[in-house]
Amino acid sequence: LSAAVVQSDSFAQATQPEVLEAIRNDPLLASSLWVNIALAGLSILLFVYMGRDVAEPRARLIWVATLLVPLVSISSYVGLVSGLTVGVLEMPPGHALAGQEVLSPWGRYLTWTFSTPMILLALGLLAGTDTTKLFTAITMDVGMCVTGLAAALVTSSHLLRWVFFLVSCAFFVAVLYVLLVEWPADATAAGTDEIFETLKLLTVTLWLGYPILWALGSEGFAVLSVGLTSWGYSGLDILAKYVFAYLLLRWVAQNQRVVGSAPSIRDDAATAT
Ligand code: RET
Repeated sequence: LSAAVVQSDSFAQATQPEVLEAIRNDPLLASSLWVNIALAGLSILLFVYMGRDVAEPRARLIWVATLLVPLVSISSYVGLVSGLTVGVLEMPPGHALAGQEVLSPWGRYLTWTFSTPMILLALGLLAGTDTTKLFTAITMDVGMCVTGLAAALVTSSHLLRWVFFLVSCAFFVAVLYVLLVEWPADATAAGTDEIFETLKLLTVTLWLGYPILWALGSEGFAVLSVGLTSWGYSGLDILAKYVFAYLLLRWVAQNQRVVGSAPSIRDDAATAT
């Protein structure tokens, strides 16, 4: 744990070079970031290649949304590894690391705001859902990410960190409801239920790991060190982003006709009755 604790005067703002130095001094933390930069880069190349013959309009939209996942990810991890989006926070009384200066890779929570909606857009389009459900899933997801960022950044009160955590969980419940209840039925109607089932299970299982890790990690009860917490997120990211996106894209490239013939979000007016 000590490697991730920056030694500096209380209330002194750590400079970016100091943060960079702290990341470099923690090989566990640094490796968790670099691995994802490499994998995101490879995924981008692979996904561009896999999409070369995708022509059907909705399949193309799914492809762009899927491609944006590693693109956002590589930007996010370069932000972290450079120290740009890593802060040094003094945890409030009550927190396990109270009074200590702790490295906070808050850029992760910020960039989930841009990557997770892409995952949901791709899944919703695959399920052939309507605009309202898509809007619901995506806005609730953005709410989850932004309040999760707030939970990580609050240093005035330990209690309020957990209040933000609970608000974020409430948004998450709405996302889970759409994924587990609404979209499976839509996917059955669209004839994409088999692949949707697989991707839904993968998504729900992995996404549940994030709040658990937050609670156990350095932001929460601090059972895990900053480096281990970061590896936890990096591991989840590898499965929830690159593996997930690969499975989705492979299926879409092979089944463009099924995707194209599903009841479309553009038919909302006709199906609303
Ligand atoms: C937080 C903490 C507050 C409570 C909840 C969380 C959920 C985060 C999730 C993140 C998923 C991220 C993915 C990223 C891939 O790019 C913010 C950890 C509910 C579900 C899939």
